[in-house]
Amino acid sequence: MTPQDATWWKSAVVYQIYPRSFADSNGDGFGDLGGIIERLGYLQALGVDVIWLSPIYPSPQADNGYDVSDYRDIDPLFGTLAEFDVLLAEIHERGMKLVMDLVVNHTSDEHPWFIESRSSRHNPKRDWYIWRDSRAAAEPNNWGSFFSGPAWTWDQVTGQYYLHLFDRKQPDLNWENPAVRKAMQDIMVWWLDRGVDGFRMDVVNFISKARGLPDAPTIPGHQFVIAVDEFVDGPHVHEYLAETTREVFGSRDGQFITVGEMPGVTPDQARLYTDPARGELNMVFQFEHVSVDQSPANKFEYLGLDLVVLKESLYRWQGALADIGWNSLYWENHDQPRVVSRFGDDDPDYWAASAKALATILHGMRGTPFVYQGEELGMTNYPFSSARDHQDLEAVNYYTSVVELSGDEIAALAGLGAMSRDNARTPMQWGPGHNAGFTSGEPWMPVNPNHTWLNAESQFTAPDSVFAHYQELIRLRHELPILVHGDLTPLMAADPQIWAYSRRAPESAILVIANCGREPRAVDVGAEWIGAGLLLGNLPDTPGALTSTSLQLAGWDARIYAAG
Ligand code: TEU
Repeated sequence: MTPQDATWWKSAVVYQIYPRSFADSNGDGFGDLGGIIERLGYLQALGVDVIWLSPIYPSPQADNGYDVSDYRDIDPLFGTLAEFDVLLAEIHERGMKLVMDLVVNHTSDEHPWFIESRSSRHNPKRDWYIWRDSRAAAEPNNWGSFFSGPAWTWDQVTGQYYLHLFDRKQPDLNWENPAVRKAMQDIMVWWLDRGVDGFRMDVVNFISKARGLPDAPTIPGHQFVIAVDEFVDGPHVHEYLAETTREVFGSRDGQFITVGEMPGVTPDQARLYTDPARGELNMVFQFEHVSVDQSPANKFEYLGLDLVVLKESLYRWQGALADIGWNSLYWENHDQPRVVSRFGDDDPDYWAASAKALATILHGMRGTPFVYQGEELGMTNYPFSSARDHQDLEAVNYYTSVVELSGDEIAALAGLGAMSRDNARTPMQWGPGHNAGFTSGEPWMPVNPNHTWLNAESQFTAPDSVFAHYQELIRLRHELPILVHGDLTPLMAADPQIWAYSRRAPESAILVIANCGREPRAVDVGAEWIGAGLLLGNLPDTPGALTSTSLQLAGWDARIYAAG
C-alpha cells in the first residue's frame, strides 16, 4: 500500500523534535534518544499523532546532522540503534508514529561514498556526485551556496570542483545516476524494515539540476547567485520521486507518510508533487508564507510583517490544493524563528494570547499541522547580543560575509536576531530551574532566560496555557471532520489586522476569526453566524454564543465558532 492509499495523515498532527535541543538524559549538554523516551508522555498528552525527528544519523555535525556520514546508524551523540529501537517501540506502544528526516540531496564529505568519489576521477563512485572542470580558472558556474560563498569547492587531488548547494562539507549527490537513486531507496527500505512510518525528505525538490548546469541570471554586486531557477523543481524531479515511492512503498502494506521539504516550490508544482494519482509525496513544506517578511535577496534583511500579504500567501496555497493534493501547515521548524516573536507579540502582556491566536489561525485551516518543539509553549526568539551567541553555520557565515564586505556588524546582528535559525535551536524549556530542565550538564546552546516563567512545567496542567490551547486545537482536529475536509473561504481578506475565514461542509460551518493586533476591534460577521456556538477561545470570558453579527474582539482575541 503506497502512502497515497491511506489518508490517515490528513487528520493527523505531527510534532517535530530537534533532538540536539529537546532533552538530555546523560548530562553531556546535548539532547538524545534517552531524553526523548523520557518525554513521550508529554507528547502523548499534547495529543500529537506523529513524531518527526531531525537527523540522528552519524554526522560530523557541520550542519547539525544535515550532513550525514552513515545513513544506517545512530550518531553516538544521540545514542545507539538499540536505543532507537526502544524509542520506536515506545512510540508505537503509545499509538504514535515515527518519521525519519532523510537528507537525500547531499551527504557529508566524510561519507564513504564521497571519500571514494573524490579519491580518483576513475573511481566507480565518481559519478555519484557532481564534479566539473574549472571554467577560466574559476568555478564551473556562478551558483552560490545557501550558506554564503560559491556552491563549488576545488578538490586538489583530482583537479576538479564539486557542487554543494549548502556547505562545502555537504556535497550534492548526482540523482541522474540510477545507482544513487537505488542507494537512497535501499536506505529508505532499511528504515521501513526497522519499523519507521515515513520520511521527511530534505530539500528533495533540489535533486534534479538543470541540464548543463547553466549560469544563474547575474545580480549586480554578487559574484555568486543562489540559482533557484536552475535546481528547484528540476527536469526529472517528479520522475525520481515517483520511482522512489514505487520502489520503496509499492509493495508494502502499512500506513505511511511522506513529506518533501521544498524551498521555492510553487503551488502549481505542489499540485503535481501531492496529487495522489501521481504517487510522489503526501505533502510538501512550501516556503512562501515564511518568506513574506524577508528581502528576496537576503533572508536576514527583515522587512516587517504585512498581515494582508501573509494571509494572501496562505490562502493562495489553500486554494491551489483545495481539490488536488494536500497542504502541510506550519509556522515553525528548526530553520525558522519563533512565530510568536515573528508574527505575534512576545511582549509579556500579549505573548500568550498572540501565541494561541496564531495557533488557532493555522490549525483551523485545511492541511496537516506540524508543531515544532516548544511552539506549543509559545517559546520566543532568543535575546542574542553578540556574534559569539550564534552557532549555526548559516548565521556565522552570513555574519562573517557582511562584516568583511561592509563592516556593518550592527546590521548583521540585527538580521540574525530576527531571522537566525539559532532562535529555534535553544534548549526546550521544560521547567523554571537550572538549564530549564534540559540538561544537568553544560547546554550546547544557551537556554533562553525567560525559561523561569515560560516552561512546560508551568503550562502542562494550566487550563489557560498555550500548551492547553494546542491540546484543544489537536483534539478538535481529531473530532471534527469539517476541520480536515471542509472547504475554506477567506473573509475580510483585505483587513490589515483581522484574520478570518470559514470552513464549510454540507451540514455544518465553522468560523475562525482572530484579531492580530493589540487594538480592540469591532467586526461584523454575516447573519448566518448568529447562534453559532463557541468551540474555542483564547481569552477569559469569551462569549459562548454569537447573539449578534457584531463581534467585539479584544487585542489578540481568537475564536472558533460552529454554526449549524
Ligand atoms: O533546509 C533547506 C532550506 O530551506 C534552507 O534554505 C535553509 O532553511 C536555510 O535557512 C537557508 O536559508 C534544509 C534543512 O531544514 C536545513 O536545516 C539544512 O541546513 C539544509 O536543508 C541543508 O541540509
